[in-house]
Amino acid sequence: MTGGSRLPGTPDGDGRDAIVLHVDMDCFYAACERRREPELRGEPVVVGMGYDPGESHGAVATASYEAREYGVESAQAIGEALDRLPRRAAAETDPDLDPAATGHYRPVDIDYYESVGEEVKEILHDSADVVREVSIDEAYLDVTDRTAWTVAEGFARHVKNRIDREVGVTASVGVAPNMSAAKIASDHDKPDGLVVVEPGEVRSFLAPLDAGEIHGVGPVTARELRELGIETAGDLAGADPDALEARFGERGAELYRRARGEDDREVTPRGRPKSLSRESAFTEATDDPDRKRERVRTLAEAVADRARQKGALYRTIAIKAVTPPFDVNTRATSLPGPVDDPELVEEVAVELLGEFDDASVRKVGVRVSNLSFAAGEQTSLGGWGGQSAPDGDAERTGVADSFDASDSPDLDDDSNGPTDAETDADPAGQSSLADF
Ligand code: DCP
Ligand code: MG
Repeated sequence: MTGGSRLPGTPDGDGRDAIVLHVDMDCFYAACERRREPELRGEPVVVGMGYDPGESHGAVATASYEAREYGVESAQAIGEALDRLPRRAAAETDPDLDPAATGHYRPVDIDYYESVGEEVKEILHDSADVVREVSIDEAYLDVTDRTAWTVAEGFARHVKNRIDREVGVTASVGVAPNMSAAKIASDHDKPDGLVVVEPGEVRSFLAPLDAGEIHGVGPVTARELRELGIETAGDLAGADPDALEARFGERGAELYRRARGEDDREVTPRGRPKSLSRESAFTEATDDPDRKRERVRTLAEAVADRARQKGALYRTIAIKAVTPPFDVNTRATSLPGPVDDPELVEEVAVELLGEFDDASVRKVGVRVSNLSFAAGEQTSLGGWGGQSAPDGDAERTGVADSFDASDSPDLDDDSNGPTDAETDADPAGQSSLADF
């Protein structure tokens, strides 16, 4: 069981409290740069967005903790960061500069960071049945059924150590009976933090913290709270809830509950897509078979590429052809087992499109679904044996429906280019043709 019958943040039928981990990587982009350039370890490192080596344009995406000592922080202009922390190279030509007070600047390489993030997520999915991916470097895990409070610290340390050892980047981890307390806990001892807040300790853990640390309290609300004499989470937890509600509406009541450590949100899975799709509209409907084929080939390549990036194997390949005015036709082929085979995606997609050779089509799409995730980058057919029973020969199904739930808005313009869509994993973590 993964907690479906239990109210999170509350004891389940066995009297257990939920055990939620929040994992957030330390200075993530900088940590990735250090992984591939170990000389940067222990050094001030700044990663710049819109930054080019040797230049001073762009903004700080992140800074290593050594660089933060000099006042460099996220979203700062690179020029300002350079004033606080000059480049190491500058020390070679300027005798007045102390090399120890200079840093290393690198441009953002998001593809690389995403691949490192995927390696981390692999470990997280291995460690928990329910993982909610929040961003490239952050996730919540519900591990209630994987461990117990008496050994939760060791469990969390194991996850943290695996990330360190197997991926080569550092995570801070918070453990608590609910999501908001777990998030505050992971931030509490950054970097390289591990903070466990046991059930019954949440309110006393939060009490001394600045009210601004409570999720949902931004700088503006924090200022308004201060005007009411509320400085800490403890002050907020002890305030008159009616007065808070009168001032902030329903949000006031929610902040009051959060400050008291009450948070009944369930950790729901997110991040393992159920399907990957791309679609593209023609400026005007076309019946030119070559144009349609060419577009579908491009989309097939993009979808297969995306699947490979995500380490996803697919068992179903589908196309969509929208005929005027808005008739959505989908055709799908299911394979006997999951594959990572871009050529096959293209071949099958073009074959499925054949049925619409003579039709006037205003939009086409390609989708892969029935996804499974191979461990690591390398995919092979070796996983077939462990999958659901083969269907025998490829079967063709025609299912008329919208392409998927999170379908992108209609774009009637070639210049908008292909649009991308990923459907979330459903709560049961299953995918099937019925989801079409
Ligand atoms: N990021 C960004 N621009 C921002 C904030 C963050 O590009 N304004 C990117 C760079 C970060 C990554 O997102 O490395 C993760 O964001 P975090 O807020 O988790 O920041 P870090 O991981 O860098 O640092 P921390 O150790 O505080 O988590
Ligand atoms: Mg982080």
